Amino acid sequence: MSPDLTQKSISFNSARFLTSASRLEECPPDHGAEVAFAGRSNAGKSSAINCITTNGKLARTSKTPGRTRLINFFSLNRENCRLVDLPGYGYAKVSRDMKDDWQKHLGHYLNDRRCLRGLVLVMDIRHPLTDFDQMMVEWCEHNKLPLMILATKADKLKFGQAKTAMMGIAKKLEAFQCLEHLVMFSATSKRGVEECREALTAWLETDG
Ligand SMILES: Nc1nc2c(ncn2[C@@H]2O[C@H](COP(=O)(O)OP(=O)(O)OP(=O)(O)O)[C@@H](O)[C@H]2O)c(=O)[nH]1
Ligand SMILES: [Mg+2]
Repeated sequence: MSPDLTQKSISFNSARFLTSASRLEECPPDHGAEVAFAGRSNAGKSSAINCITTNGKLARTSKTPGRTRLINFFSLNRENCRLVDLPGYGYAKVSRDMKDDWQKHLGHYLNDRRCLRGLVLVMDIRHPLTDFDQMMVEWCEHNKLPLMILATKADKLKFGQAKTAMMGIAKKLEAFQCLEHLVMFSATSKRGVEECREALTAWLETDG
């Protein structure tokens, strides 16, 4: 019997840039399974994706907040499985109109995308749970979308401080059923990467 290629296990280093979209109509066909990375601007979303895929050049990272302005799609070695880098929110230095525009497109994507299997909310461990983060958590809860939080840049804190920060986040979110994984993460030290990959694999391999 020939192997069923659509069932081969997901390998994150197979990730390739697929396309960018500035609005919902430009997204790839809404089939298969997608996991999206959201979080405030400069939190470390693109760096997390690069770390997970062991491809430093995949998603563009920058010291300048607000770099990722489009929804970027990355394909994986399993048919119709994708990772999605969403534009960061909360960047103060762009015009009001542009901000509204982003949030509208982000909202459309989150509300309408049927193949979305889970959301990875990336937050700087030193500045967790901003108002917008909180809103995203509530949105996941309301829509019964599985949530993983990456508390990233953990390398910037001593381990004890990072642990305390994690406990603070867990306590604040204890009532939320959507929260399936809370991971101490660092793209620099690679902490939490394997745990994150395992969770992503489980989500992406779930039938819709
Ligand atoms: N020390 C440290 N720096 C990090 C880590 N992750 C990201 N950074 C740095 O944080 C800055 C922002 O990272 P990005 O990955 O571009 O952030 P982003 O969330 O994609 O930002 P936008 O695209 O603007 O929304 C860059 O200078 C990264 O090098 C980390 O785990 N540790
Ligand atoms: Mg980015």
